[in-house]
Amino acid sequence: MITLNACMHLRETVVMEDRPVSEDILKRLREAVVKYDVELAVELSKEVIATGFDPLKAIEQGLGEGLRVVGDKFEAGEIFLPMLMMAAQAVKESLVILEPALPKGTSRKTLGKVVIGTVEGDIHDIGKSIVAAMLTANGFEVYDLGSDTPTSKFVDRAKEAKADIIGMSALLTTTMTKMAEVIDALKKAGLRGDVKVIVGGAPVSGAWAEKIGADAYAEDAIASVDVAKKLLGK
Ligand code: B1M
Repeated sequence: MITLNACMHLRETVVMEDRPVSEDILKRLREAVVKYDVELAVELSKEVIATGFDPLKAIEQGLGEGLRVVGDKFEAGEIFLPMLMMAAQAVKESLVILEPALPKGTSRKTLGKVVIGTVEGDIHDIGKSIVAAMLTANGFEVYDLGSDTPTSKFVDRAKEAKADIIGMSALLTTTMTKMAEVIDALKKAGLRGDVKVIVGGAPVSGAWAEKIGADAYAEDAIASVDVAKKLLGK
């Protein structure tokens, strides 16, 4: 009897014989984002699922890379904000399809509670949402506060949820300082001893994490799972 899994394998192999599916699909995903083609990005994301291709790779090396190209063009003044927004929309709609297929951890027990959000003044939420999805998929209980999160909301939610970790994301150099503000507010609320702080986002670094007194910096969504586990001794 051929199982569904076997069928998927068979299909992937056949497709791979026709053309190198991995490189091809990543390239096509990148191009769809670079051309702000929402419909094509969604179609290709469905293809990723149908061929059993790694969804995380599709997100990071396909969609994410495309966004980086778009960001560089924006910075160079080659494209304008509406195009940047369309490219982001292509990624967001694709994530709806790809995120549920992210690999799940084996543990059914909650590894810890994480309150996560993008800091105040910053509306970038794509990277933060991928980190939240990876943490959830790997056994953490995640409270996602969204983007443009006021400092007081991080503190209040951490208190209510008895969070083990606060995760903060920032994509703008001008909003990174809000991370330090949240850490100060946690200290003032007497919570700093109970909660670990992880920071991340394109302009953030290990040196920045150290400077503001965070417990850790995570470079990407996969690293955030390892870092969170390590901080909680799991
Ligand atoms: Co904006 N934007 N944007 N933007 N945008 C950047 C960040 C920019 C670098 C573009 C550029 O000029 N090259 C630039 C910032 C410059 C700077 O500060 N140095 C910029 C700017 C200037 C702006 C506006 C000010 C533009 C304007 O209005 N004139 C404006 C800001 C508004 C605001 O926030 N107040 C703005 C708006 C937007 C859009 C709305 C159009 C859209 C966001 C849509 C959305 O998120 N819902 C957008 C986008 C899409 C980008 C770029 C192109 C892509 C960001 C992204 O989603 N990357 C970006 C250029 C770039 O990054 N190269 C840019 C993909 C994502 C998967 O990666 O977010 O890095 P990333 O997340 C990674 C890691 O960083 C890490 O893991 C993720 C997955 O691997 N990570 C964490 C992230 N958070 C983490 C948390 C962790 C751990 C790891 O622990 C808690």
